Order: sequence, then C-alpha cells, then structure tokens
Amino acid sequence: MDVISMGETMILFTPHSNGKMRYAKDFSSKIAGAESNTLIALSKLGYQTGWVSRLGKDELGERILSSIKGEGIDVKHVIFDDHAPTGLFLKQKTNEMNSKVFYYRQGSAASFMNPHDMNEEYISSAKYLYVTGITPALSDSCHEAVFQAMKAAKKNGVKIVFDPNLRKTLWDEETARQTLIKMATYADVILPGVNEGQFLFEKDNPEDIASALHQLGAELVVIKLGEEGAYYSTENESAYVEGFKVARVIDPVGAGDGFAAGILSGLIDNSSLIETVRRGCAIGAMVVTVEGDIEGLPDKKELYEFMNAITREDV
Ligand code: KDG
Repeated sequence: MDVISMGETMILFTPHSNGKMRYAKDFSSKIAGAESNTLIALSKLGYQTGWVSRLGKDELGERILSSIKGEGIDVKHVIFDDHAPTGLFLKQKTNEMNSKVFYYRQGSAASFMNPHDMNEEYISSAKYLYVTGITPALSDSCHEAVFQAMKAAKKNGVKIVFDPNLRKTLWDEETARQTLIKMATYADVILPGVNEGQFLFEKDNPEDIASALHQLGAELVVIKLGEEGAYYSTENESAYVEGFKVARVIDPVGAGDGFAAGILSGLIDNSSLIETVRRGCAIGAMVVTVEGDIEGLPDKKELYEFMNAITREDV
C-alpha cells in the first residue's frame, strides 16, 4: 500500500442556478471529501491507496462507498454505521466569485470514527499516512482517532503527510490552532496554505512559516501560494516553484487535495523536490479548470502532457 488516509466523505449538492439557495429547485450531486479526493487523485495516477472511514447505512453511504471503491481504493476498513446518517453539504454560489458552504454533518456516521477504527497493522502496511485538520474537528472521538492513527504510523516508520485544511466553521479558533499545531509535531511533511500559516503563527512570509513548522519537527514543508505556485523547504534546500497558469478558474475547491496527491506521488517515486512540487502545482491547476473536487484529476500520462505543454509554452 502506498498511502492510507482517514476522514469524512459526504454528498455535495450544488444548485443549478446562482443566488440564494432558498430559491433553488434543481441540484446536482457529487461525492466530496478532502482525504478521499487525495486518494482518488493518487489512484488515478496508479498508486495503491486505502481509505478508513464510517458511512451511514443509507443510500448516500452506498453511493459514496461504490464510487470510492470504483476509483480503485481499498475500502476494507470502512464501517457502515446503523445509527447515524451519511453527512452531506450544499454549496451556494451567490455569484461567480462568491460561494458559501452549508454543512449537514453534525452527528454524521463519520463523526463516530474512533481510535478502535484505526487498525495498526493496516496503517503499518502503508508507506505514507495522509491526514488533514478536518478530521479532528468532527468530534472528540475523531480527534482521538486521528492522533491514534498518527501514533501507529510513527511507531511503524510510516511517514506522515499533513494538510492543515483549516475549516473555521467546524470549530472554535483556539481549539483549531492548538490541535493543528499538535498535529504538526507528528508530521514529517506539512502542506499549508499561506492563510493557514497566518492563522497558526501570525506570519505571512512563506519562509517564516516554513521555519516555524521545521521547528515543530517537519522534514519537508511545502507552502501553497495559489496560482503563483509553491515554496518548499528542507534542512538542505529550499526554493520557490512557479505555478501553472490556467485560462479560467471554474471551481477552486479541491485544488489543495490534488496538490497533496502530486506531492505524495513525487515522494513515493523518490523524485527530486522540484519535480515533486511541480506535480503538486500541476494537479492543483488541472482541478480548478473543472467543476467538482475530483472531475479534473489526471492520470499520469495526462499529468505529464499538461506539465510538458505548459513548460513548452513558457519557453
Ligand atoms: O477540499 C475539498 C473539501 O473541503 C470538500 O470536498 C469538503 O471535505 C470537505 C470538508 O470537510 O470541507
């Protein structure tokens, strides 16, 4: 197994028309969850991945399981919960530039994930454990579960890759800050955005954010700079990597999850750090050109074609 991750996946309903959702009559639905988005991206690139979660024993849960399984992800450690529903959320687009998310996930099946769901033998079978800061925000038992998973990874030499994925609507700011910093102390690789660096350390400069995260123990920090690209740093090297400009951003959600997959793929392949970060930037850029979190994800051939095409045009 290359990468195992744990987290909640929900059904996302999007109205067909812009404006206040109280007026919306027609919706389309997709599956969405930060961790499963990254696993799906990795699976499309040809890596072996596994997802640990809970779903309601309901129609939406069945849909999520079959979609994720259909993407080639191992779902042996997904539990169907009889007592709680599958979570869902809706995305209101007031206009092209302005969207707002409404969660219906409190008390969802995934919020009942707990440390017993984190099978140590399973986690130890992976090269990387991928975690995000969404999971500990879901409930106390999810908080314990994510730390249990990281402890199991550490004990068994599985590298931990962590995306803070700050969701301010899910918890209070002080708890979020303390928990994300504590998670960072377990992580080998950390992938924040500048806004998250600002939230955690009140620093705006990528180099200062990276240095604060290195002090917590991270070997590699990669800071996302949107369409500008990214900044990475280790003990021995650091650089800014240029992003891939796209003609039109259709839907920015999911870019960070694609970025994480690019980084993980470079690390698994032992690629150079520049190549690794370029893959992250390229997948992030490809995701934003399509509506939905996973619909723009490439396979490896498409990824290389995109990276080479953009490089040729730039020259
Ligand atoms: O990164 C995309 C996710 O944020 C989205 O799909 C929903 O997982 C989600 C969340 O918890 O916000």
